[in-house]
Amino acid sequence: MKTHPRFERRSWAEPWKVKIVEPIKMTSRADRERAIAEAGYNTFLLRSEDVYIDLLTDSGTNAMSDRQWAGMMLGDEAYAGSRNFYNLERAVREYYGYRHVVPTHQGRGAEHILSQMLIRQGDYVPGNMYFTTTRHHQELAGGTFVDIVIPEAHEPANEHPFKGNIDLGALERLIAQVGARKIPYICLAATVNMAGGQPISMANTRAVRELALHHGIPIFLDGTRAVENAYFIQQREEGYGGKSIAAILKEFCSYTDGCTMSGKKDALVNIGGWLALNDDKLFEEARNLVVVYEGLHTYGGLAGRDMEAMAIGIAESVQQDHIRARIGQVEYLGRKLIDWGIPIVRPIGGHAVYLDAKAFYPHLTQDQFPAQALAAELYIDSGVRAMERGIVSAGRDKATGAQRYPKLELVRLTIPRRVYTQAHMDVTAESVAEVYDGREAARGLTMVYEPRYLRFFQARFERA
Ligand code: PLI
Repeated sequence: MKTHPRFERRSWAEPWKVKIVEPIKMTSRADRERAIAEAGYNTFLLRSEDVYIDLLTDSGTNAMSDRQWAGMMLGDEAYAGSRNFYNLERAVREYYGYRHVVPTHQGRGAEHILSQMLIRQGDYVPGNMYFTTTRHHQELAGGTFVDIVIPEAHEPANEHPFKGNIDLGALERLIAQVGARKIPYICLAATVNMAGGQPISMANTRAVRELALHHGIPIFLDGTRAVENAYFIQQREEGYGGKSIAAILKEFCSYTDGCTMSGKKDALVNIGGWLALNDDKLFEEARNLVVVYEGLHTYGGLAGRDMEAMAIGIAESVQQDHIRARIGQVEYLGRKLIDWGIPIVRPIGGHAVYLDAKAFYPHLTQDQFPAQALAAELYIDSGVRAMERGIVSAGRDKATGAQRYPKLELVRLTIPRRVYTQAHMDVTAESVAEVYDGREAARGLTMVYEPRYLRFFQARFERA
């Protein structure tokens, strides 16, 4: 087939059309100034009706397909043994390859159960960069998280194709230092959210597996965005270009002993998660624990209809045209910002574009919360809601209570799946550019209320 000489390549489009719409409202700048001040300059505390384009998170903000909605009508709301549970179990087994599945209300429910089962006081849990809720559950169970991601992950401009990789030397040093018995498991995230949605390669995962097996340490995957990770492996890693996303995902999971999962991301639902395990005894224990915190082991805090939607969403998530369009949209936004010289985390990640707040506001110190301030400025400019992923999210050291100072001080523009159009991405990019142009006048913030746990969700600030 001949293409027109004007086109270097053929464009692609989303593999769906819109069947139902939800109106969104543009507010005035004065409205937004008032709203963000009332919200204590924390985008988590805004009312969503005051938001124009909501890029706070990709968690539970997905648009479900007509098939998923049809599945909701097939909800079997029996207390025990719901048909939908068995459909979910079948989907997890088929696409992720694990033997046992315990549903949970969302990802942190699974993290809680896994941490309580495996971590003892004084243990160390190595992982490829922390995630907020994951680390918190590890600490609550008495563990200490140890970051063993490669150093490139902490450098926003570094173009390493697999910035989520584990530093094998750092892992070996930790094992030598504390002993394998003090390491209940390795926590392996795919992709790495706090590094910018960066993937881990198959080769690295395989190498981590070999090392872990040698020391008898299990690996648990944070599978929240493992499908997106599989896409990057397909696109970037030698030998995987011709393989399907489903085949790559299955191989990837085969190097791990189980996973915690927030179905609210890859699996295209608004609520739901699971804990998957291969070990029979551990599964027995998880089945027992889930009844204490979430619900019976065949619903884990979910309605039957939620499990059905998730089972269908899993199958949809590994479709090539879906994942290409999903990550393609993130790429579209990121490319635009790069072309305009705006500092973002490179390479562009899977679920979000991350603005480098340190590079935006070099005149602000980290104690002036540059990323928190930048997210507020963006909201004031256009009603686009983003999220801080810097010093506020990092919180305090568990032992000393001292403020942590992460190298990355970022604002995340997170793209919900199948929700916004290219035009929404254009408006977002233009607003970021506007805020970038006014960067020299930006002022920092002071924290006036600091919650005890996961402070970024509810902290309040004032303009300095
Ligand atoms: O929000 P949950 O409890 O369903 O999932 C927790 C969770 C675990 N791991 C990872 C990598 C996440 O990104 C995650 C939740 N992320 C949120 C809410 C986000 O906005 O990124």
